Amino acid sequence: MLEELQGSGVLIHHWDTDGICSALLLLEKLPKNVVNKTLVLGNYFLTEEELTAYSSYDFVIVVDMALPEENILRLAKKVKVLIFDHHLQQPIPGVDHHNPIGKGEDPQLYPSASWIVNDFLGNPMNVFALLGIIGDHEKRIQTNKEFYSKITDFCLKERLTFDELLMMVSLLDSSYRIGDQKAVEEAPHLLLEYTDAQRILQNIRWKNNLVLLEKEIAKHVTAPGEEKQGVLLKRIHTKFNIISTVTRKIAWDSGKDTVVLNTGFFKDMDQLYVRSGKNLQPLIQQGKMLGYRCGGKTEVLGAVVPKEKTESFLQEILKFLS
Ligand SMILES: [Mn+2]
Repeated sequence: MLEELQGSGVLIHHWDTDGICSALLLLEKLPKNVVNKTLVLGNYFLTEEELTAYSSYDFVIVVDMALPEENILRLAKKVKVLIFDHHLQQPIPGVDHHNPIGKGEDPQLYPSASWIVNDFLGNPMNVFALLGIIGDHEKRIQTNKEFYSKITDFCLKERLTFDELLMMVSLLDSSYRIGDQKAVEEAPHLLLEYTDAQRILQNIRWKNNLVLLEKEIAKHVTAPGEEKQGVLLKRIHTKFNIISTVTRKIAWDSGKDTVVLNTGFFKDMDQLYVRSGKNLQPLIQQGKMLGYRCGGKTEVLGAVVPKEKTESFLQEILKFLS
């Protein structure tokens, strides 16, 4: 099917390890003139400018991203669209939508976009197909018996350890975490040159990123915060995507419910992150009702809120927690 693609093409991929590895696997098989792009970091949709720019190509491939259906339908009016993904999304009519999860298959059998792409291409098992899986699931993949045994077999054969694979994921994720969109787009091309996975562990730039990230995290964890009725509130301003790590460290060190606000990541939006002993589901629902990008689990909430709404939502959060 990739052979049928003709003319100019753009490959749009997620900024994380799974997105980078999936992009590499596709680029390996696509004509050399295909360019790869990621999204504005933190965006899960295409901007007007991106929609216009990508409409001028002959084909668009989207990988490891469930872009809004209206984005895809707008592109599909002008260009051929192909999607490889594993997020829960209804099949989109009129495009080649390769998403087994969207078709109701068991997510345990399709743990990453890299796995779906690798399978589609008919490739043998390889480190990049596995790194996408480990990127998306980290240690939790150990509870997926079938895939964890595939991983341990591979590690044995290739003389790699699971911890080395985890380190490779940290290094590949470091570009987006420091907010470097260009570096994310360069990463698949670097991986194309790497014949040995050990080269990932030796990449000086990515190793430096991890040092920078660690310093920035430590700075914000140790800076004084406010305490309001037993809830810790920390206001930070950083262009790094570290809010979840900062919140986790503060909450685990203090044993208290913790709220972190980052005003430095987006231009007109703020990031909010909460960790609590309370069930946060009602708060997540409330955030969604208010129209914010809001998600999480029982004990975790992450939200992106327009700057002019931040203080009012923050008050709602503190009221809920205390
Ligand atoms: Mn993924």
